[in-house]
Order: sequence, then C-alpha cells, then structure tokens
Amino acid sequence: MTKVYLGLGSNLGNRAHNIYVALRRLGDTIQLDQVSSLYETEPVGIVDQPWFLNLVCGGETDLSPEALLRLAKRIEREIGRKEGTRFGPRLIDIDILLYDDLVLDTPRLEIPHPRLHERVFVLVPLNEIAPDWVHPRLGVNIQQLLHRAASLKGIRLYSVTDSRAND
Ligand code: PH2
Ligand code: MG
Ligand code: MG
Repeated sequence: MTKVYLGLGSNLGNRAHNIYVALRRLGDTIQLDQVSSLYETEPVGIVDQPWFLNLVCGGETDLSPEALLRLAKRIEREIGRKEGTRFGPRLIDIDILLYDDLVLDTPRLEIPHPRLHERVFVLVPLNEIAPDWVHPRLGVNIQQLLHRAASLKGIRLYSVTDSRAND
C-alpha cells in the first residue's frame, strides 16, 4: 500500500457538496484516513473568478500513479466537470499532491504536484494533516514549506473537520 495525498478544490455550483461527493467517491476506492478542514481561498492564477473551497485528504492505495490519475479524472467527469481554461473556474478539481516518496515527471503527470510548495491553499490544509511529511524533491517538510510561503493572505477557515473523525 502507498500513502497518497490529494488536493480537492471547487469554485462553481455547490462547492462544499462537490468536494464532499468527490471525497466519498474517492473513499470507495482509496482507504482515506485523513481529511483536513475545508478552507475558502482566493483564486490563484486567474484572479477574476469566484473564491474556491479547498481541502486535502490522505489515504492508502494499491493504485499506480497513472491509475490514481485516471480515477481522479473519472470522478471529476462524473461530478460534471467540463474541459475549461487552465487555472479557470471548475466544479471540481482533484490533484495528486504526493505519492509516497515518489518523484515522477512525465508529460501527463508530475509528482509531487509542481506547484504544491507555493500554494497556500494546499500547504495550509496539508500542514493540518501531514506537517512532518518531507517533500521528496525539495527535502524539507510541509511545515517548513508553509513557513517559507510568501503570504498567508487569501485563505480563511470555512468548516472545521473534527480530527477525531479521522480516526
Ligand atoms: N486551482 C487552480 C488555480 N487556482 N486557486 C485556489 N484558491 N484554489 C484552487 O484549487 C485553484 C486555484 C488550478 O487547479
Ligand atoms: Mg489544480
Ligand atoms: Mg487538476
């Protein structure tokens, strides 16, 4: 079994509902054992779009990185995501952030997620559930990456996840 961390985001429709449906679908295939709180976050990249809800989850799986990516894309499609602009608004986005200590760079998939270390909307929730996880390419842990992040603006707690629910 491999430990994986995934980032979920939504800024269209019923954002919280989309995220929790995705989480439930992921949980049908992956043994999810950690879910962060839900955060409301300022859009990064294309700023003229609605604010996102974001969370991060962790689990164990036997799926290869490619199979995990296919699962994520299938769930995105099932929830109704259409091809749209890069960095633009979406009903649901499921990104592979970390896959054990794997470093992978293919045209279709880059692990760790190439922008993980600069995105507060990933680092804040990830720091909740995996502060000591060492980024396999950068060699520092999530807490250190969060401390290095330029600004903690543009993120607010939206809904707390009771950590006991993760047990
Ligand atoms: N996802 C993006 C682009 N910008 N901004 C926020 N706040 N949250 C996201 O999940 C997000 C984003 C591309 O996937
Ligand atoms: Mg994304
Ligand atoms: Mg994506």
